[in-house]
Amino acid sequence: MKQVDLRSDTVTLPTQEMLEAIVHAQLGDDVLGEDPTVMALEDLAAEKMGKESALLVTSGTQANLVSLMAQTHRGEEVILESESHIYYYEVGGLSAVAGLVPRTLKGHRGVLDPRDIEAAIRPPDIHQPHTALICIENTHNRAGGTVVTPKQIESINEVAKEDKIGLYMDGARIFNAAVALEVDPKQLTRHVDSLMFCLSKGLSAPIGSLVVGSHDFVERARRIRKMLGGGMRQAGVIAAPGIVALEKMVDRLREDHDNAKRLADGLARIDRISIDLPSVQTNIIIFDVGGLSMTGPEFTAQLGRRGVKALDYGGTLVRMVTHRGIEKDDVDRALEAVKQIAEGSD
Ligand code: TLP
Repeated sequence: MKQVDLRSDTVTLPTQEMLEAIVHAQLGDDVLGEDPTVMALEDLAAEKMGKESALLVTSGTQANLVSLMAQTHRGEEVILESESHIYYYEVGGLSAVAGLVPRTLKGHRGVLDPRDIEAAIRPPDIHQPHTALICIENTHNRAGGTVVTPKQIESINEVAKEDKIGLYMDGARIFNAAVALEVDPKQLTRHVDSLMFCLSKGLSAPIGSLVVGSHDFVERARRIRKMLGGGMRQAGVIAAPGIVALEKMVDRLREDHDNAKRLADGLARIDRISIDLPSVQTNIIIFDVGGLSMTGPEFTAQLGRRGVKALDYGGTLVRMVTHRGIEKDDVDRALEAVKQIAEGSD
């Protein structure tokens, strides 16, 4: 029986076209600036995001770390949403490696209120750390794949710029946001100084993320990537499928969003499953199984025995993510499995 793997869009496998692109990629030593395929991907990424320059890095986590380090000094403070990926899921790298102090603010469906940011920015005071950077996440993972709109980003940037503070976007799933909002990604990047996005989530490439921004920022990021051991040699084997991802895989994200909607609507109809439907805006669905008197791990273990994989998201929360490997039938199978568990828990 086929497993329905809803743990993450990171489980997507490369397409045949991506694998063929790897075989035919022109390669060189990228640390020496000589891999034509990496350069082509970086140019394409910068162009799609409307920025001067881009840098291929190994992962989303490395992209965030390198980007933060390229825009801050040790001991400075960064403002982030309290459940942002950088704060929640990156092994504390912002403090352990970058030496930064996180200042977390609660957002509404993952979106920070500019007034809260304004109030959190440190005044010039000898006792206090300097606020160096504001980070937003689009889409916001733990809020359930919620989008931050161009208008919201603009308002946050207005506050940032009053105090000459940089605005950075963890845009791991920026294309999901752009597709859901029906805007060009450039609308989402216009008001940020820098960002990263991932190739290896819904876009299905096997490896890689891009750090994007001004020439100066990217050159600082390049040195830091090297320091962190992320300088790669014939990285064209990673870049080649990345180019296919950017050129061919963006529009189909709509299918993932449609499937997520179908899944969320179905879950909402199951007794004692609680779900905030307005937060299901892209391909991530978070729901609460507390009403079944079960914890997330108990629930996902039961689902697993029925051939459906989901992620325990802490406490009684469970996460499901739709992606290229998930069809309508798989959604229906997952819903059937959840129904059976809910009925069995009476
Ligand atoms: N997120 C993963 C897990 O870490 C939870 C997932 O399955 O969703 N920013 C955001 C918003 C992310 O969701 C992720 C990955 C990253 C950064 C880190 O990317 P990687 O996994 O490439 O280091």
